Amino acid sequence: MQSLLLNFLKVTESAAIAAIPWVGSGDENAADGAATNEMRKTLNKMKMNGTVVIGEGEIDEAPMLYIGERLGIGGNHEVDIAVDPIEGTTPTVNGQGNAITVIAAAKKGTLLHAPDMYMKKIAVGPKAKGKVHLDAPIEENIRVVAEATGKKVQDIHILIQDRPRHKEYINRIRQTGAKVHLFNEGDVIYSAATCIEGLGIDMFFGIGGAPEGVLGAVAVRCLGGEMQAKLLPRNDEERNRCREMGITDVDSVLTHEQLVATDDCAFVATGITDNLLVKGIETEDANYVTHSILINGLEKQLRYVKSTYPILANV
Ligand code: VTB
Repeated sequence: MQSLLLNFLKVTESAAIAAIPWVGSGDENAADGAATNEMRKTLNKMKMNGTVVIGEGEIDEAPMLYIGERLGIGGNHEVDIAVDPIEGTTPTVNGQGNAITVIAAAKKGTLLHAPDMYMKKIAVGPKAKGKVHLDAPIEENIRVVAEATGKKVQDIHILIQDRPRHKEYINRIRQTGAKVHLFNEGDVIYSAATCIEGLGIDMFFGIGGAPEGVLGAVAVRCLGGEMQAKLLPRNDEERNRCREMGITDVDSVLTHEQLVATDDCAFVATGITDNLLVKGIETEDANYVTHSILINGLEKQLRYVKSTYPILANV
């Protein structure tokens, strides 16, 4: 995966740039279409045998980057690819923060094929790895994270998406004395944030998209933390979708190993608009300046990359 990292970086940078004209436009389809089109074009130039496992949908519903789509010009690298050309389409077209372009990749056959539905998730950093359990009461998970990190419960900081479905969890977390940080969109970046020392985040918790769960799980694995998840099908049709995608025990907790079964994985994200980890795209003179993170699972190495692209070359 290491040798492909810089190529993936170019893919996310150019897809983020393609989204720029649509920031604040109100047009979600156009924004998504522009980033997806660009991402597919650049992925198809890479020397790899890639297969989309998390994408824009099924072949019949997504014209591009559909699950099962083959990518690349061939070669020795057989890779599973998870993409979100815009993670945060709504904030993009509303001109708000927390939008990124993201790719996660891993050795073929190692990423969970997650259907597009809700998923309950928990992520913690390296110190609390092996201590939490998604099915345990939130109060218990807070207690073990405090113990593992050597902090008081009042000093545990938890990220949770600002949605009515989380109201009860938010109340219970606050009753323990732990602190809640609400965010609007962007599970992927916020789950990865638990593993980055200095941000002061101890846990990510809540119900969000399953595709974003797998993307986040790659970042967390690359950074030495732990993530667990559980699919939340809302009807028989969604239950069948899980089974069709190879998930037999739909109601059980998916371990980190089931989400991502290898350290030979990579995660790359470029900011479209500002977020906790990287700035959005800036314009300096006649250039776009992009800010990205690159994470390598084998080295557990996080890199921040700033790149410059002449604006005229991209119009
Ligand atoms: C979640 C979260 C994503 O959208 O899927 C969320 O995982 C959707 O939740 O990061 P709602 O249906 O409540 O909006 C994101 O925040 C952005 O795609």
